[in-house]
Amino acid sequence: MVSKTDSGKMYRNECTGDALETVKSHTEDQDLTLFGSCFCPFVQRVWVSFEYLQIQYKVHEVDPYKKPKDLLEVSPKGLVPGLKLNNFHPPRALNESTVILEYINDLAVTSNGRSLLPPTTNPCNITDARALVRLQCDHVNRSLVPSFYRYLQAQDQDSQIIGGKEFHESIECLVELLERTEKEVVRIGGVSGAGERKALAVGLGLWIPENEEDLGLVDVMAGPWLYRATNVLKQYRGFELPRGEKFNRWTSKLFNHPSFKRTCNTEDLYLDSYERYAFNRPNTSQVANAVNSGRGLP
Ligand SMILES: N[C@@H](CCC(=O)N[C@@H](CS)C(=O)NCC(=O)O)C(=O)O
Repeated sequence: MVSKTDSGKMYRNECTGDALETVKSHTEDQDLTLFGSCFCPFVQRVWVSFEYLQIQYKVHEVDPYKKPKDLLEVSPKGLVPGLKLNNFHPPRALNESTVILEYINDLAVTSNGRSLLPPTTNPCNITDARALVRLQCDHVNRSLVPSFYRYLQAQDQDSQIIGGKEFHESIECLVELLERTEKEVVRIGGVSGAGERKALAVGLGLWIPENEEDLGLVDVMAGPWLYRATNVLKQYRGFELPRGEKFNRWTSKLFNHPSFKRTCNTEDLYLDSYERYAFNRPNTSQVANAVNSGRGLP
């Protein structure tokens, strides 16, 4: 049943379920502190990556709408995620989910060899694999993420229909980019053996059938919104993700991946936290304000 009445629920401030267990096991001081909020998909991008890349971190849950001083010190607009680099004196900081992602990926490559990206060199001299992944991620940021919020914030029936169509088209366009990458990088002429295909698939993420457990950058970039589509958009807009066999296999591998699951809260937390977007309450967030005024997301 689609929820049609605003019950006035507020966003939550503390993780639940698997995510709560992960918070509890990351309370000790480390070189890196992740400033996060339980409901935030931009934070989840970074959090999943920390888990997957096996980098030590501490989690510090903050309320980004109250803008505590310690958050403003690491993130000038008071947005989560923020990352504090405690091993500098005085400590340094980074903000912006995509920037933090690149930073911790570089750190992993040099410290333990793990990565969310294809290597800079690979067995068949494919030089554009990394660029194709970045093209996918660019689409996620420029189209998938804004269309998720436009759809969720749309209030009248006509704009909800348009919003649903746009979000759906954006997913289809992402699928086209995933297919293109698979075709150009993995299914190339002369490559037939499973071992060779597997080597070429490194860093391309779970879309590629060979990659059962290897997350890629696009998985962590898009996953949090696709996941919220299955609970928040379903509850408030009656939305269903596309049903193709390959698409289902991808999202199921992604949502059940241990690194992803460890950052997921119970469903009630998402439904409560996003009710304010679904009814487009005034001053819900900087993201919501940007969507309402037609500006780019913060
Ligand atoms: N471009 C930022 C966006 C982060 C963002 O908007 N985070 C939200 C929570 S999901 C936030 O901190 N909102 C606080 C506010 O609106 O004041 C990123 O990618 O890190």
